[in-house]
Amino acid sequence: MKYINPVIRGFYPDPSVCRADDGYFYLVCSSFQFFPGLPLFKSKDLVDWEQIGHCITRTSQLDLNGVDPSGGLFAPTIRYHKGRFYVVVTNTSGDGNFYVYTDDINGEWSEPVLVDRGGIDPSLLFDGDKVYFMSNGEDDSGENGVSLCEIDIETGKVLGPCKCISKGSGGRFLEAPHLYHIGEYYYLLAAEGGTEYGHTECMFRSREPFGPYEGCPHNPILTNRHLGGYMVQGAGHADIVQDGNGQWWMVNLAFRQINMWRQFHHLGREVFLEPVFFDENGWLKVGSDGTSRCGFELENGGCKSIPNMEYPAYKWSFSKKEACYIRRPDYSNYSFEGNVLKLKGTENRLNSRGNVTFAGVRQKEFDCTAEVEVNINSVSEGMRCGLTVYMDENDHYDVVVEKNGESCTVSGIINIGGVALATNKIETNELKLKIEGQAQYYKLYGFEKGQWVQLGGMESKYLSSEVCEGFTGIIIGVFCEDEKGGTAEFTVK
Ligand code: 6LW
Repeated sequence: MKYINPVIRGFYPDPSVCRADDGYFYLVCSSFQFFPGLPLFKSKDLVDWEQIGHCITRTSQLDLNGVDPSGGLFAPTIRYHKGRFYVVVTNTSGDGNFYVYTDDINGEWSEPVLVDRGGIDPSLLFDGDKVYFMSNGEDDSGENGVSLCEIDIETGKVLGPCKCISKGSGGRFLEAPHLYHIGEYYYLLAAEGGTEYGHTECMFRSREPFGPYEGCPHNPILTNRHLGGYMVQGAGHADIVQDGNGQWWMVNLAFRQINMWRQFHHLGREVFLEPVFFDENGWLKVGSDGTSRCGFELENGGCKSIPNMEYPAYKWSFSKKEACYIRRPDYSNYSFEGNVLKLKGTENRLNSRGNVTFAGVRQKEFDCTAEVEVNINSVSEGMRCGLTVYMDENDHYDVVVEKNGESCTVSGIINIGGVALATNKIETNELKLKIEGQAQYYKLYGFEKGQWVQLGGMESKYLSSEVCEGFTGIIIGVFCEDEKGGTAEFTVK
């Protein structure tokens, strides 16, 4: 078996995975200020993933109105127990930790069940007739680390004391704890180092859930922090799962960096898959050398990594299943028929911390093209609509259409740090809009007299996580702003 990483591309951070009785694997990711929340994937082989929906689809489950960029939902955990799927997560902008559940993975998920415990990155362990809840936060005595307690899974009620079971191996930002009961041990996996270039994954074990835990002698079991210049960076935040053949696998986040020196990344953190093996002392060995790689080939009970690779170009297209909206969308403002998207504008602006009418899909490769055509008859006086590469409300590059008498003005607008810079503009009746991305640069295009006209562009680094400071990645989408409630009609090319 040979496969290429990332197995899920684009802004899909903090993966968590489980295997159900149907033999399929299910995976969730975090979603921050975007709605619906917690993208949900299905796979037969852990390599090819299909997004089948989201766990959070109703405002009654989660209201993201007014949340900060990179607020909202942080890292979730998915677990399967006796025919039921559970996803536990933190709403960092609201009620804190809660879980939702479903007996039908293709259907709706429950209303949230709150767990009265602090911390982030919660996880669950179903262990015999007990259910343990853990998060990275304070225990009953105020000690900070991975704290563990038992809960009643029917009600979310905390049963008994909450105790700090690990303070990690010394790295900063201990997070993403997951506990597994395998054989005679309770194994704890947790990330350290922060979700950046120093990110790591560490392992601990104990014979009792509440410890004491000993650290793995070869911690961190996963990191790329020593691989300066290698494309894959920031590996950590992992979860493990066993396949039907007894082989263990790890999913983790990592990102693809641009530049060897003064590096940056803007596609967000993505999902990587690593083969893992228990060594003779019962500790995990990740991949061939404890690093996250562009791919692996399994052979003779071990594996070897595939060197740096070139990724294909990506043609952006819209898919309702993958669609992202900002904060609290009003679905009555959207209608989709095939590749025609109709967006009803409101007073909300792309540059505000509101609920602008926006529908997007993540950018999945550095080299990409996104093209739409706007129906000129749908554009009304006072409306502002267009195509955007969007990091957050302060940072996005747009091709904007505005009505101007008998024709329209199409302009390039670069938004960096909340400042909007107009580049070039044209007056035209041919409303084709295009954005071309390369690793280092985005180019914005309008169309005039039968030809593409470049309206300017900007380096991609100003939309990077390093500059914008967020946990998210680029989403390409269309938007419409119109106080009078007009509807812009886009055809995705
Ligand atoms: C996630 C946590 C983290 O909850 O980033 O820096 C958070 N660490 O593990 C957002 O992905």
